[in-house]
Amino acid sequence: MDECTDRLLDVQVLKFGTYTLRTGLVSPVYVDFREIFGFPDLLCELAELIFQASREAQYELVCGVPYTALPLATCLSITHRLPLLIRRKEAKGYGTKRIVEGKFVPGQTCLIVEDVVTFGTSILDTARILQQAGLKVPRIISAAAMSYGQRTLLPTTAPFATRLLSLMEEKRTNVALAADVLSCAEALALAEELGPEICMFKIHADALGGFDESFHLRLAEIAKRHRFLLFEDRKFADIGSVARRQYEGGIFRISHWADVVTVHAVAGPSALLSLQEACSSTDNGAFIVSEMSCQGSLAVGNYTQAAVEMAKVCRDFVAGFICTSRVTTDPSWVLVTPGVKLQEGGDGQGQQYLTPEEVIGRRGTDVIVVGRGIIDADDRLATAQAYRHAAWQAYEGRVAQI
Ligand code: 5IU
Repeated sequence: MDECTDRLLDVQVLKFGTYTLRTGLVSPVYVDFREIFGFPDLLCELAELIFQASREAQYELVCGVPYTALPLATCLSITHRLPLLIRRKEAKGYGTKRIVEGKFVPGQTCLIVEDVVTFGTSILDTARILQQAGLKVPRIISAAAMSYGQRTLLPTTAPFATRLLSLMEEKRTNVALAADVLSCAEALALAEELGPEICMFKIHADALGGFDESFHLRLAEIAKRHRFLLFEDRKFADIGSVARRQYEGGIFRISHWADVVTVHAVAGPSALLSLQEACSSTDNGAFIVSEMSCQGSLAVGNYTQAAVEMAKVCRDFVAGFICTSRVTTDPSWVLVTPGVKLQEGGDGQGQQYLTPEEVIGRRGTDVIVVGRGIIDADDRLATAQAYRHAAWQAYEGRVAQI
């Protein structure tokens, strides 16, 4: 693999520098996959690495996403005698009008090969189309994709998003714990026990009995020791001046200890701007609530899109979004999803659960927020580890394999 990377650098398929991508983002890495067509041996080598990386997924067909991934998929198809499918960009306007070309029967399993993935939009579209045609898609393999670590290098990534993404990459966890317990003492015990497994510890300070300054000092000490970030799910929704007082003052003095908070979009950008002014460190940030996990939520459609747009007025402070789907394809934002359990279902009070595999792997968000799935378990540590494993596997399945 390292040799292959060296050769990709030699022949300028892989380049380091400053590149402005089609999306307008500036990237320190650029993959010009078309360059590889002049080096058939390298193309075959890369196809073989993809084959090795995808071995444990059982598939009968291989599908290339046009155009540049097609030679890769073809190579795999010929070498390993796997029938090839092509997903057209547009259905033909004449003839059979098939969007998936090739020979297959519904129920067969297909591997999708893509050359470069920035955020996975077109590859996920391909997966959806193959699934609509009755095929199973266990795994997506790409020759290059953006990891959490790489996203920290984008100049548009906010300081808090950079902290969170690097921590997730280093600690290898994309699980945030929703510590919805009754008292501060219980919250501290949870932080001590599960801290090594998580990237963020989310609380509702106003729902914890016995809140005082000593609590947040002790929590901050545990957070530092076990390396996780403190998340107050306050959902600010008032006019700027009031939101600011709720952030800085009162009993909770949130701005003094929370690394990140949630803000509703309903009041417009003024709350965000006021919170940013009151922020105790430029490394702290906020997530905008752009969708909610509960049944009947009004944060859908145009509201969701407007919430995402709003973030742009406060790029240094907004780290990303609370959402249940990929509300933006811009990799500088971090997408955080609550309403996650190992089994899908509900809580009888409006909460709707999706699995880690569904949200991270298929929908393409970044962090799972898990509360009762872990807290109500008999063995909280083993359960937290199971969520961590499932969410990390789903992430690794989404980013570069080779
Ligand atoms: N939470 C949601 N859904 C949302 C938002 C926040 O569940 O849309 I915004 C919070 C509420 C709770 C946690 O603190 O995430 C989920 O807890 P459970 O995993 O116990 O359902």
